[in-house]
Amino acid sequence: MPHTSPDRPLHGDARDELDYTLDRGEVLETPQEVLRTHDLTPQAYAFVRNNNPYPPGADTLAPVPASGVLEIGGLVERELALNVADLDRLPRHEMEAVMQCAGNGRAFYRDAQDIDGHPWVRGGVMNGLWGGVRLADVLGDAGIRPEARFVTATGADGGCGFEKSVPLADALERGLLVRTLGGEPLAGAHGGPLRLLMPGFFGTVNVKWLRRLTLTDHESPHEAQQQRYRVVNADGTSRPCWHQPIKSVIWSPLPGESTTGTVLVSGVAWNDGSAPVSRVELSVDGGASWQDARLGPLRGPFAWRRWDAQLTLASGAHEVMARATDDLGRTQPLHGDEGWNPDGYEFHAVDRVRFTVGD
Ligand SMILES: Nc1nc2c(c(=O)[nH]1)N[C@H]1C(S)=C(S)[C@@H](COP(=O)(O)O)O[C@H]1N2
Ligand SMILES: [Mo]
Repeated sequence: MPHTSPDRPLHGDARDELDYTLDRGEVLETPQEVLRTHDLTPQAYAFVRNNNPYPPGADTLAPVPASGVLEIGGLVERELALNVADLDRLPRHEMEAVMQCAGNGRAFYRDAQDIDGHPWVRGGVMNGLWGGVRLADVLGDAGIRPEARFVTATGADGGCGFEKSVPLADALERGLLVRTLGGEPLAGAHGGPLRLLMPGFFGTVNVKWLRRLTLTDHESPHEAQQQRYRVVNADGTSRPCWHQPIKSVIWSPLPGESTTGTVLVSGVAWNDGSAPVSRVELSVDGGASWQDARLGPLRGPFAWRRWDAQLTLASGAHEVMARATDDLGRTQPLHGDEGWNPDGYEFHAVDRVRFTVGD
């Protein structure tokens, strides 16, 4: 496997491991061969999703200095301007959490070719050890006015900028102002020196290059909140891509792989963190029968959980399916098209991989 040096810029040949395409900004998808080798995804292997050009100096996998100011305003008792460096003096918290792009798995929708958006397969996800300061600690200092219902996070992106809103109650309960990933200072490409993390929510709300938090009684009017990263409801209204539905991903065998004899099928599963993932079942007969996979340890409410199973299969072509269920009984639909939406967000159907067992 080629090696990534964390001190080289992203553009050029520094990220040979990542599948590299460009659309509106930059999309770097982590191949599953790389992703599956780490319980905690190293920064150098984490996927990248940018909607806009990088802010100056952020186009790097190297840590960036703790510079700049975080403004806090809107429905607060006192507006604050905090030096990013000063945040490091507040109590520090670390948590393990999956970050997944809302478009991850888009390519598996039956009508994927009609969707305007990057055709993510399985590599728009990572499991990070995130360190930083609780949003509640910082907002507490500003004083929250009773009318406030949302926190809007603004990034320092170029182009048309980036802004996302999340419910205030969830932000106070779990929001983290991230300074480190995997114990290292946050790299420029991943939002350094400061980004928001909302564990259990889709990646899109984890605003990078955070420069302002605004408390409001409404969601941001920015197009990244109002036009994009939304799913249409049955009544024609729409909702933002917030909580991640339960999902399992098969990491082995690889699609198209030829194996022999006993096949080790393995992968990970996660959800929005409100109940543990408590079961993963596999089927090799198109869903007619299912058998339990063995579950790895629970690593935390927002982390992914490993699973595996040894299957003895006759020689020939096979398709294995994986379905996760949590303690609330929430499970995955058999077909992605049950969750179809025109932008192809939130794909979380049963995963399927075709492979061959040789003689
Ligand atoms: N400022 C800013 N934050 C952002 C984005 C962006 O374009 N600009 N993209 C969002 C999306 S869609 C995702 S999936 C995650 C990706 O984070 P990563 O690039 O560190 O993997 O960042 C989110 N935060
Ligand atoms: Mo995303």
